[in-house]
Amino acid sequence: MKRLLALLATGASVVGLTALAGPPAQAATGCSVEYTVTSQWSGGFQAGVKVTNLGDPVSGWTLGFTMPDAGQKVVQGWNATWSQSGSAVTAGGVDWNRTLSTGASADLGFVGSFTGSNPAPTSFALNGVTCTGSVTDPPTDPPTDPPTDPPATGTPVAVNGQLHVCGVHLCNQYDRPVQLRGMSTHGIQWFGQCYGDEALDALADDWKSDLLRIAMYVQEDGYETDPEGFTGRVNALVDKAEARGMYAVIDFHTLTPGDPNYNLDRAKTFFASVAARNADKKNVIYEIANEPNGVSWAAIKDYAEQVIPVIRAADPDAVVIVGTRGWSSLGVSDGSNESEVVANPVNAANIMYAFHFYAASHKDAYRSTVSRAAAKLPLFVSEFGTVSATGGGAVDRASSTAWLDLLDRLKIGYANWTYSDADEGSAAFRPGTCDGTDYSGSGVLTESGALVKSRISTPDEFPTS
Ligand code: IDC
Repeated sequence: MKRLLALLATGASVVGLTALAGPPAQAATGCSVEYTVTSQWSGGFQAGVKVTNLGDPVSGWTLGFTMPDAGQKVVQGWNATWSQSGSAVTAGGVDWNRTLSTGASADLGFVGSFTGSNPAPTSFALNGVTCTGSVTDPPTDPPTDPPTDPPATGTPVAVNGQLHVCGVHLCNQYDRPVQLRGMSTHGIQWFGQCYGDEALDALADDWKSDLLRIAMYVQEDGYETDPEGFTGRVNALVDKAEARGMYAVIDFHTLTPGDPNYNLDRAKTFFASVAARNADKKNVIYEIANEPNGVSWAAIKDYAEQVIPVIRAADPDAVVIVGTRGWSSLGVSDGSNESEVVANPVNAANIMYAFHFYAASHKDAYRSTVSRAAAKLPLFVSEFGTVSATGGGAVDRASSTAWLDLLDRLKIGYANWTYSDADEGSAAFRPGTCDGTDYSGSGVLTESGALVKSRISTPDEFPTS
């Protein structure tokens, strides 16, 4: 039930052709715009704006449009520099979409607020030339437009391709939100034997995992002891994930000391190297600091704004996950909350914020933070455990289930700690499993492994149109 409305009845349905008929000395101009409200809630909404250049190639552009209602405001945008003056909104092209060849499009978007009604903007113009356009209806609740796509076939990476952040979600190559569900390694300095071919085959085929998070500790006998060796091990695991169609989250597993700036130089060296080496791959996501702790959000943000440009210089289009204060609790474990991030976000596009939880330790207060924050920040649960924050103790089935139901509802991706046979409650396999080659048989899973596998292995139903 997608209704398309012409935004502009006049203005020549094909503005580009009109302009093409102009004097030859003048550059041909024209554009079309699709404006889509992808979600809407009380007082807020998220919109996608796809602008297509119908004229001659441009090497810089500005898209202007008018908000029809005085209460409509752009709160935070992406894939462009956004500004608003009164009802006039301006979005300017950024490094990766500044050049638009004829027929090429840029996908932008923003989170907005409104007080009265929320009509679609009007008078879209690219470099001053009016665009034709269309607007799709805001979704209603319950959805009136259930997905009718046949189930996609192929591996997670084959179906979804290069990912990007769209509003508060992770989107696939069809610009549709996806939830990735998968597993984290334990420290690769200790549990390398758990990531051989048989183990990763089981993860992809049997667990149907969408991702492998590669936990590369920096201290505790990790990266700092052998930078080249660990960089090589991470790259080898990226390749193994790619060969099996899984995404690879490269986790710079800082933990103690908690200030990521302690490892700033190491992070720059490491990410410059892995980003250059893996730039052409579609399956790589970078996680720049596992769990900052005992450190302010300002210090974390400063670290992120130094490391992200190093990654972007080599691999401009990859998604980056930024750890948050209080062991990636969005500040909650330090007596704060998500508002410090909302008020002072990292100055970079295509990023998500990490949220970690351990189900037996982190319950309702943390869940309500995530429910609230998910409307404002792109979140990724790059690590969680079904047990206590020590990594051990009993599985808390009720809390784990409440968490995973919440993440499913919010379409927030996750990775479980750990795909290993460590002798602790969070490990998915029984001790000794990684000494053998059987990762699929009955009896290799722990209680945590069985619970998490039952959640991860259900069909993904990734949208493809
Ligand atoms: C734990 C491991 C444990 C190891 C310890 C110290 O499970 O075997 O001895 O680290 O390195 C985290 C961290 C993660 C922790 C995990 C459980 O990201 O490194 O792993 N945890 O304590 N944050 C919250 C919990």
